[in-house]
Amino acid sequence: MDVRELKRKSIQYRRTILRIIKQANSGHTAGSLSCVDILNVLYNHVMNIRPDNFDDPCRDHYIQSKGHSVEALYTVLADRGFYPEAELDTLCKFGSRFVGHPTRKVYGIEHNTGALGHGLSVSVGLALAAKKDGCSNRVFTLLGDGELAEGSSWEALMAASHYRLDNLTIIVDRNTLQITDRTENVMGLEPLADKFAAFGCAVRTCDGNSIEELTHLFDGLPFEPGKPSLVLAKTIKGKGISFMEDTVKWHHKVPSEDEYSAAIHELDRAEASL
Ligand SMILES: Cc1ncc(C[n+]2csc(CCOP(=O)(O)OP(=O)(O)O)c2C)c(N)n1
Ligand SMILES: [Mg+2]
Repeated sequence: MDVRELKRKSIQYRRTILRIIKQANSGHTAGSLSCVDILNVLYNHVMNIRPDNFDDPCRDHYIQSKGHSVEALYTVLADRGFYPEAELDTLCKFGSRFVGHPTRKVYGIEHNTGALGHGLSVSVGLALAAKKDGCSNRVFTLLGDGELAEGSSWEALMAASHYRLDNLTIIVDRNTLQITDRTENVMGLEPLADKFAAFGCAVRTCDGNSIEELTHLFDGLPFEPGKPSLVLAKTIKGKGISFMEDTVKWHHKVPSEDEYSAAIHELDRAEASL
């Protein structure tokens, strides 16, 4: 899929994310908009995860450790054919399996997440198992930057480099915000790239909302033999909708009717200028 087509998909994904959050009257709006370009490139350009190979243990694996941004994941999996797009409109309705965090009740979802700080440990286990089984598949995991306040992530990182897991790619959605404030005010992370390097990762930084930069970077995996690859993806929380961008209140806010129409207009304009 070429870059222009991927860009078009990101716009369509943003429309879907906003639509399902609006009709559910619930959702993690800004965090989903922050990471959706990463998911787009992973599922449509990098990973070999499809409905017809999902039961094959030797396919690639994806664990979304920042589980609260599930609306982005549901949207991309629907587009990849894991279930009909119409089912997304049951999000958070009574009896729906599309609940507010990922669960394995939804085909295409690898692991239940949402309690932050667990996804990297599970990913390390999957990557280690793949090595031991002699499988050539890869494991990808997406972490939030606020999530890094959970010490378990750092313990998992130590294990990833100890076991030389170069089949593991860790992507950090570095939007500099977490639930209530800037990460640097809640629990300072900087100098983050240096910390990841000190923990034995091969670190690369990119614009995590740029389809060009993401495709280019992922094409170079693994970054260094014998080391886990770490993508420090500099993103904007709420990316694509001007009044949601880089604003803490949109972490878990649902747009009003007027805000929703304004957001869809912005996306229509962005698509027209592609
Ligand atoms: C163990 C745990 N503690 C607290 C929460 C509540 N919580 C949900 S989202 C969030 C902020 C996460 O921030 P970040 O990882 O930066 O995500 P993003 O900015 O991408 O939305 C918090 C604290 C949680 N889900 N799990
Ligand atoms: Mg964040």
